[in-house]
Formats: sequence, structure tokens, C-alpha cells
Amino acid sequence: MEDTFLYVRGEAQYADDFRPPKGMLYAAVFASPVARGEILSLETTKAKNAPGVVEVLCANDIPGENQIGPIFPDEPLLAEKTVHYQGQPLALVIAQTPQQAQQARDLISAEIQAQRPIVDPKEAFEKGEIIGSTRTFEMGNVQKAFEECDIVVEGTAQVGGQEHLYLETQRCRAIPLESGNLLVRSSTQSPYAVQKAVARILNLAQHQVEVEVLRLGGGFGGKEDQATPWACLAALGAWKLQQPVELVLHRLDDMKMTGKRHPYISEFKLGLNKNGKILAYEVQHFQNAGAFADLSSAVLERTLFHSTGAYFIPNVRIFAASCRTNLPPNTAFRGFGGPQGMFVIECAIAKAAETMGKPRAELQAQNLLQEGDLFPYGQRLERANLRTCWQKLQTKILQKQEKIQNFNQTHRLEKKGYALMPVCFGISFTSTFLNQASSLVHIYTDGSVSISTGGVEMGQGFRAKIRHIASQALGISPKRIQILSTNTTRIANMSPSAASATTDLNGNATLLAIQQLLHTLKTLLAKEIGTDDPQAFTIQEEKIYYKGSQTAWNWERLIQNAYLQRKPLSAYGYYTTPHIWFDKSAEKGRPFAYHAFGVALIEAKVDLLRGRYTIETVDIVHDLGRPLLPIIDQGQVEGALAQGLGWMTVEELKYDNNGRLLSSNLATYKAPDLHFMPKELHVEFLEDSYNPSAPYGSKAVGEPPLMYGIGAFFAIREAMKAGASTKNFNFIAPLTPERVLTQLYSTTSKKESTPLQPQATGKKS
Ligand code: MTE
Ligand code: LUZ
Ligand code: MOS
Repeated sequence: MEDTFLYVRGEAQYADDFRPPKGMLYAAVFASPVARGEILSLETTKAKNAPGVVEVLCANDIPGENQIGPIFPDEPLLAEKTVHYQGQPLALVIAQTPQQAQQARDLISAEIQAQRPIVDPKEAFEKGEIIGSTRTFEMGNVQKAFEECDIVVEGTAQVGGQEHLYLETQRCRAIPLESGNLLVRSSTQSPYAVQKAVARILNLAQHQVEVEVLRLGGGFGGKEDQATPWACLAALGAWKLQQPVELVLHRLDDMKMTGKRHPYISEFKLGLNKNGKILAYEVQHFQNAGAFADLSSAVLERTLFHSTGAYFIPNVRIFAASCRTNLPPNTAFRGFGGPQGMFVIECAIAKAAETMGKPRAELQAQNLLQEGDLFPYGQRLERANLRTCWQKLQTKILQKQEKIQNFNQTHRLEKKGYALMPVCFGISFTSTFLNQASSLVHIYTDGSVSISTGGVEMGQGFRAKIRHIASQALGISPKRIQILSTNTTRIANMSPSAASATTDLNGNATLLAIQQLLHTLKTLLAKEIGTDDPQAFTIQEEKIYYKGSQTAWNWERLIQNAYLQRKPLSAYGYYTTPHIWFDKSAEKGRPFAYHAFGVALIEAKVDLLRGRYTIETVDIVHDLGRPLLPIIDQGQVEGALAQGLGWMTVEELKYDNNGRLLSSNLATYKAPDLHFMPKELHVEFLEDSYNPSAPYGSKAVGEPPLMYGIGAFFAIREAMKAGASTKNFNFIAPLTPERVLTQLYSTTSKKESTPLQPQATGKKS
């Protein structure tokens, strides 16, 4: 059955929807109440004696290695001697019911000698709290180029983090099997990461741990790595007690305990000639990584790759550091560091435009990437459609300018502004080794087909796309094809479902498996019909054609015959992305299979008295290659846009100086809703585009459109400029209504300071 039908009927099953196995127990996590300190003692006796409680587990109950870091081994599953963020897990309570577990959890107390936490990435940087090594991408000669520039602007940009807000919070159910083996039903984007971590924690071989994922109620990167700790905790309980254990995080716990998008502080310097051509760009990114490495260094890498955004800049120096603070470990979130890099170059261009008295769009258009341009990381741009997308919006841009001008002349208390946001996003995991995938295809004797891949369905339509690809390739109805759950016993060593590349990688692997099956079947047909030309057979709508004319054979007859003739009806396809590489010592290579492109035109209206704003219209032209299932892709574009708009405008994470999350529920953390979305939204897919790297000429779609949301920041800024005497607004996102209002009416200080976002000193490192 199509997932869509299950969703709308509420029949789709998630990790904890299966009938609870007999004797299932429920877990709750006790987490550190302080952000940084030394654990003096942990008092669990009261909890152990509470009603229904079966066990309380701490770090010393872990039989294997107390270690879950995916890139650097710096993160314990349960804290031992020190704590590094508020919400860091310390103990696990296991009880007969979820309520009993939660109540007992509140009876645990910890004596912790608190130390002053670090929440600011620049403070962490100055204290040498750096994860991995700092990175620098360079091209041309920035120093020399700046000397030749007519205009040089400098500034600081800050972006906030973002809560993933997947509808289904983190959860896992672990079930003991025979011989000490475990079945782990986790809501994870990375079943293999969970398998690896559970095996390490429990000192098991990886083949003793089976991870099963049917679908997620959203992941958005939040379950690329951070589903792992909760799966490990449930597995620890199940393994210790030899009973099934379920751990489901309450929304409040999820918001407090899990990492989010990385906030960044970045310092930029941009140089142009008087005609508006960008000649040089220098930027320093300070990433707020939180307490543990998690995926921060990989996220940082994508920031480096996308620091020049959608523009060609001949002389570049990009510096980036991942800074360790006492916030929950920040992690993957749609765009994966790319949006943070792109925001800064857009700020720099805005500042240059304001300094030169030119429209921002003019500078953008002039410097837009085109075919053959060289990126600072050594790759040349191929099949560039960015300028075509921009061209398609040209008429609308002119209309918008005129309409806005008229509106602003006739309205005193409301002003409008518009902005363009071009996006160029690299497709492939930047860690080259992750670009591999497998698919296992079975054909049963009744002609039905089942497919297992390493890809995870998280609402993005992955299963529908694989089914569509297989149906096209086999020439049979999609009704005959089932896409199975993702399971580590069927597909080994899978990469996370991430980087927008899940369909590209697993779809190509599926096509390779299907090629093998078709080869077998067509060879058989040639023998049966008596030709030596198997390639002349085609299958369409389950009928079999030879050199274009229909034969007496059909799909069912062919499969039955193949079975009786003892031909293999199963195949395994393995795909690796060709021609990609990256040399980290030189910081040069060809990391991406291709790039995704598009441009958004965003119009905003600001209420000058209240600071409130609305996103009036969004027009998008997006290059999807030849879309596989346009209706799904449209949903992806709209959903990503909503998340991007939210990140730039209303979604604000607030921490106090003690590293405590103040916006820890949906009353204090505002997410965009239906009413927030633009009154008019047009999404057009670029025609006549074809991408040879992905199935049937399609393109990855999951993340790139998120970055259109960045345009909202500048559209609102334009509207503010139209209505205020001061024009020196800052580059601090999210641009909440509060920030709009305070900036409109602050005459003296053009900068603001919050505990998490202190003013940069302007000092260059
Ligand atoms: N769409 C839905 N509905 N739910 C999600 O969790 N995750 C996004 C995007 N779209 C997500 C989504 C992210 S972060 C990524 S990387 C891609 O989907 C992953 O899926 P893909 O590789 O199949 O595009
Ligand atoms: N995850 C990852 C990602 O491990 N590497 C990547 O390059 C990436 N890009 C986007 C999202 N997740
Ligand atoms: Mo998406 S951030 O690659 O899970």
C-alpha cells in the first residue's frame, strides 16, 4: 500500500505502534540539571524503591564501552564523573508503566559541583575548546585582491539554532532475542549507526544486533545521529533485564535533551570593484557545537563548501572552527551547515549593496554562478541552471519592484520589501566514503516484487520514489511492488538516510539489482523464443515485446517460467557515486556528484508600529532535473521553505547564562504554522533539465529549498529600511518581531547583545 494512504487514514505504524510484546517495561531518563560540573554523588535508592520500578541503571552498568560519539569518541552514553550540558543523561529508570518510570525518575537526585558553563562559541574558541581541527579553504589571493577593491565592507553575522520538531519524538523499543541477541526498533535515520553503537555499548558483535526501521514521523537530521543514545539506552535495559524495554521521550525532554541546528557567529569582509563585481571574500565561522562532537565537524565542512553561496568569487579565504560549549551537542539539521554559510555571504552582499546604494538583487545577479565557474574547493560547476532560474523570475521581479514602490508610497505604517535568494547546494555526502548504497530485490513466483534498501522513510516520500523507479525499470505496475522496512539483516553497513541523497543512492542501487534480473529474464526469453538478441526484448505494462511487437508472453508467465527453469529471481545491487573525491590536506577535490539550483523571490510586509510582519508571496523556480514524482517534490519544496522561513524569522532558542533552555516547549518556542506561510506560493520546476547522476534524470530535493527561507530575512530588512530613518540594521537571525521593533526604534545602539549572542570583538584570529 502507498504510504500516503496509510498516513491519511492514520494506519501508518511507527516504532512504538506495534502491539507491545509480553512483559514489556518502560524507561525514563534522568538528566543533568546543571550544564557543567563534577558529579559528586547520584542518589537512586528512592527511585529503586518506588512503585513499579524494576531497575535503575547508571554508567557502571554498561558492559561494553560507554561511548557513542560517531566521529570522535568523546561522548559517554551515561555521564560518569562530569556533566557537560543541561539534559545530559545520567541514569535510566525502568518500570512497569511509562508513568511509574517518569515518577521514579523525579525521585533521583544528583549532587553536582557546578562550574560556570560556556555558551558562547567565541569564548570557547579563545579558550582553545575546539573540536577536531580548524579548517581553511583558499582560492586566489585575498590579500592582494582586497587592495585592488574599490569597496570593502566588513561585519558580523549571527544565526541561531533550530529545534527539529519532528512530530514523533525520539523513541526506541528493544527486544531480547535468543543467544543474547537483540532486536532494536528505533526511530532512526541511521539504522547502521544504531547497530554499531548498541554493539559497542553492550560488547556484542554487530551481527548480534538487528535494527529494524519501518518509518519515522519526521527526522530532519535530528535522527541522523541523535536517535542513537535513546536506542542504546533501551537496548541496555532490555539486555540487562532480558525483557523488552521501550523508551519514548516526552516532548519537553526531547526539546531539552537533544541537540539542534548549530548557531554560528561569523565575521565577514567583502571586496568589490565599483561596477559591483565581487573580487574578494574573507570569512571566519565560529560554530557553536555544544558539548560533544556529534556530527559537528561534518556540518562545519558543509559550511566551508557553501560559504560562497550561489556566487562566483575569484579570491576567497574561509576559516571555520567548531567550538565546544555547554549546550546539548548540536547536530544535523536539513542543510547541514550549508544554510549557515550561505546566510553570511548574503549578509555581506546586503551590506555592500547598502554601502554602494545599489539594489541587493543587482549585485546578486551580477555575481551569480555560471557554467565552468570554479568553487574554492576545486570543483568546477557543471550543468549550471542557476541563471536560467533567475531569468525565469525576471518579469515577476520587475512587477514586484513596481508594486512595492507604489505600496510604500501610499502606506505610512506598513512597508513592504522583497528579496531574492539563489541557492546552489552540493549533492553527495561530503565524506566520500558514505556515498554507497545497497538494494535487495526479490521477485516471487506470482510476479510480486519486494525491495529492501538502506534508505529510511521519514515522510520525504522515499518509498514512493523507489517504488516508482522499480516499476519503471521492470515495466510492471507499482501495485506489484512492495518497499520493505529498513533492516540491518537485509542490508549491511548502510549510510544514514541524509544529505538529500537517499533516493539517488538507493535508487541507483535498485536499478543495478533490476538490471541483473532483467538480464536473466531477457536471456531466458531469447532462448524460449529462439533468438540470439536478448536486448531486443522490452517489458511494458507487464506485456513483453520483441523489437517493438507484442509477444505471447507476459510478466507472470515469464516469472513462472524462470522459476521452473531454475533462474535466480533475487538480486543485490551495490552502488557507489562515481568520480567524487576530496583531498583534505589540500582542501581541494570534486566532493559533489552535482549541484541543485533554484531561486526564490520573497515579499514581506512589516507593521512598523508592532514590528510584526507577514510573508506575502514566495515565487520559486527550482531545478529538479526531470522530477520523479512532482507532487512529492512540491511537498518537499514547500516543507523545506517553511522550515527555512521559521529558522530565519520566528524560531528562537533562548538559553540563560547557566546553559538552561528557556524556550523548551511549544508555548515559548514559536514554529511557523499555516497562517505564517505566504499568502501566495508558486513553485515552478525548471523544464528541460536532466541530471545524469540520479535515477531517470531526477535531482535530490530534500534540503536545498530550505535555504530559500534566508530570503525572508532580507525581504523584512528591506521593508524595515523603507520605514525607518536609521538604516544600519544588524545581521542577527532569527529576525523576530521583537528584533524588528527594537531595531526600528533604537536610535543609538544598532547592535544588541543577548547571553548567547554577545557582540563579537571584531578581533580577527
Ligand atoms: N521530509 C519529511 N517529510 N520528513 C523529514 O524528516 N528530512 C529532510 C528531507 N525532507 C525530512 C524531509 C532531510 S534533513 C533530508 S536530508 C532529506 O529529506 C532526507 O531524505 P532524502 O535523502 O530522501 O531526500
Ligand atoms: N550528513 C553527512 C549530511 O554525514 N554528511 C553530509 O555531507 C551531509 N549533508 C547533508 C546532510 N547530512
Ligand atoms: Mo538531513 S540534515 O541530511 O538528515
